[in-house]
Amino acid sequence: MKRLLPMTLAAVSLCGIALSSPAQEGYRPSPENRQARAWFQEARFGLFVHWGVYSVLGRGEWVMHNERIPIAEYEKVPPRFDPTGYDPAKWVAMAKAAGMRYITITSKHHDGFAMYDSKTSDYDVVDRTPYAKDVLAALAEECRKEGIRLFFYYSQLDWHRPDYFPRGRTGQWAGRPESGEWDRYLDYMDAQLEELLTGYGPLGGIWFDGWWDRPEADWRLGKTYATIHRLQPAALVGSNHHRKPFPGEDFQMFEKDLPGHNTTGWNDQAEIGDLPIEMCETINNSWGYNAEDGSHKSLKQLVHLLVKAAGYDANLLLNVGPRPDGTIQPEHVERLAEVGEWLRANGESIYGTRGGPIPPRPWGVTTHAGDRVYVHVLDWPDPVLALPRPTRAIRSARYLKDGREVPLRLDEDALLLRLDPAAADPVDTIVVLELGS
Ligand code: JFZ
Repeated sequence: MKRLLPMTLAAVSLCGIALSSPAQEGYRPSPENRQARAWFQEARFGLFVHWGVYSVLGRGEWVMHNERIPIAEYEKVPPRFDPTGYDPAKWVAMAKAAGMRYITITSKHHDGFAMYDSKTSDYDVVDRTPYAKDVLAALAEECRKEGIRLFFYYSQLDWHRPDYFPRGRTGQWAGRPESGEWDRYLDYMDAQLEELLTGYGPLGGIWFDGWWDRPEADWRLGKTYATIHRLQPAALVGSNHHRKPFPGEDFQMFEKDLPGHNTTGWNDQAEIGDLPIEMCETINNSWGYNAEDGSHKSLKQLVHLLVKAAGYDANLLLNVGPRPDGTIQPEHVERLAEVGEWLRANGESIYGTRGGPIPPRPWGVTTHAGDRVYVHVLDWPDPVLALPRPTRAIRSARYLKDGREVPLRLDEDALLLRLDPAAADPVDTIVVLELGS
């Protein structure tokens, strides 16, 4: 039967070529979904986990593609995966102590290897590794116990299935035949997603990645997204396609860039939509475990990421890449503990806040909740800080740290805060403005 084109297409374009990506047209989020979005926006901070058999090689999650490892060779890696030190209770405790409210973990990355007990294929952690246990099930149980919401990352791009054909920008060194059934691949993907949405309790959502490998393809997003929303109406759907959100998506993500920025070069078409936003980043420079990567960010850099994300009204999803034995490298555990300590003192300026009212500035950002505006001074060498004059009266201006008053003056069009150099915090000097009527 000939497939009919949907009436409306979310038109997208790549290098000036008009492309169309039909998604879930006419989608209206359910009340449960709206509630979940509100929760998500308040949460502000989550843990991203990139974990797969690639951790055995210790050169990141792209190793199969980057080093042109054919499938026959790559299939020798799972028999070496035996994470005897994997303890989901430790991971979840670490995330909670860091002040994180949710975890997003790779259920299947581009290498196509499922980190759960998939029934649609035996290319998974239970059937192909000596460990032989469902990694995701154990984490899901611990998250449920500890009140942490769990999202599954799922790579639509697949370097292992022959049916992922025609191939896209990547995965051409895997040694697959020059033929395959695209629709059958999508059936396989939908079946795996159904497993994930029915076998692991209520999920926070699905974090898609890999659409960008074949932007011209018909991914049947409408069907896939509708299935997810039917199976779990509260589960949030997002995709790392670096475009304006498609119909059927519930949050928007920005990879390694603040919303609207493009330092990476791949966010040039990432127009900001009107959904909750999440920005993901790495602690060092790798997603999957990379033994060579020692470029760990400092506490100050990590707090600045979190604070800036909040100032842009976005969550921060901060990544760790666990080692092949299931433990997380001590540099990252320590850093996350420090972020948690910072949040215990300053969390009211992050959790449950929204970005603004003053748009991000070179010196820092603002967040607000109720009658309070939090001025985050991240980099300001001078004592007097000029802000646009708020339309509402100002009851007080105080340092969040010790409640000391910050002398202020109102001009016709400016609010001038006189900061005490002695009160400057090397990470973030937070001034709380209490607004009146
Ligand atoms: C993607 C993955 O490829 C990566 O392994 C990791 O999971 C990250 C969170 O997401 O990264 C991308 C995706 C697309 C582009 C660049 C990096 N792109 O289109 O240039």
